[in-house]
Amino acid sequence: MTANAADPRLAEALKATGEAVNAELDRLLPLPDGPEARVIEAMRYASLDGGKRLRPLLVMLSASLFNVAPSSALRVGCAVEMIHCYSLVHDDLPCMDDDDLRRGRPTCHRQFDEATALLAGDALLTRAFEVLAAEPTHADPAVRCQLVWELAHASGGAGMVGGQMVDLRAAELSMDVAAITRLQQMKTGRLICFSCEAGAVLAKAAPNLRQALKNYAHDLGLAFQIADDLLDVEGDVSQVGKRVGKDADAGKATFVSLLGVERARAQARMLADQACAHLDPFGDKADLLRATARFVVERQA
Ligand code: GRG
Repeated sequence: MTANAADPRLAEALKATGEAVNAELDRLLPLPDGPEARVIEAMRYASLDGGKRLRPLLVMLSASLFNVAPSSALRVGCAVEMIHCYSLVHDDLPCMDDDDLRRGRPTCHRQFDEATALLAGDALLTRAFEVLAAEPTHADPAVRCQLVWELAHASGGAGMVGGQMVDLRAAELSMDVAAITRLQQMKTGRLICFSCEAGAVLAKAAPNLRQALKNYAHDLGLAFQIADDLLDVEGDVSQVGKRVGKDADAGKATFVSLLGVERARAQARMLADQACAHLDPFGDKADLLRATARFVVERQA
């Protein structure tokens, strides 16, 4: 899998975030002695050493706009990454997408077994909230409570899980661009939005600045999904690290099937430009978030 950014400062930030997230997840998921160790091994397998770490990067970058302590931002970044990893583990299960390859390696249920993968996903989900609620995340319990509420809302029935339900029912519903936009905002957009707003929540930032990040996240999330649809059509399995051509095989309507490759690509680039424009209130301080928007649409993995 490759997650190389053309911008050298962003490439450095992606590398640094990846290393910091690995080290922190290693600390947050210690192996116990008892027979329950197997589920922790599966949680570590599903979350360590893989992926672009886009969501933690967004948390770190939004937090840096407000000079939030990097140690706080890293815990929030790891919490959202744990939710993301749980969703990938469950999405790969035979009852959902039934996939064998994820992040260039056997999926969690292939490496362990179905029951262990299910439990590992469950435990990553609950560990994420345990981390957010603990004191090292922020000195103010009201901020920790708000982070817990926001992440629960983003990942539950009104967010990621709800989006996954709509996705599973997509074949029986007639999906136009508006319906797919709503589905994707729920399934992937809400976690991306949480990640972008997290810095403002940690900093108790002014509402207009939080809104600017929310607007950025809205366009970034859609651009991300269109790029994901394009990779499913044009990507190479050795680079993408997961099966490609899945949407066409499943007969699923996507942005690419509805708009065509060229219009979809133009739309993704337009959304990335629009996302960058929302960052005007932050001036140069938001340059890495702007570079992230460009990276999201040009990525090969
Ligand atoms: C099963 C509760 C439940 C939810 C599943 C997010 C999701 C919902 C499923 C993931 C399946 C999928 C391929 C969605 C498309 C967008 C997406 C989330 C792609 C993977 O995210 P990346 O590209 O992955 O950030 P890495 O591996 O880099 O972290």
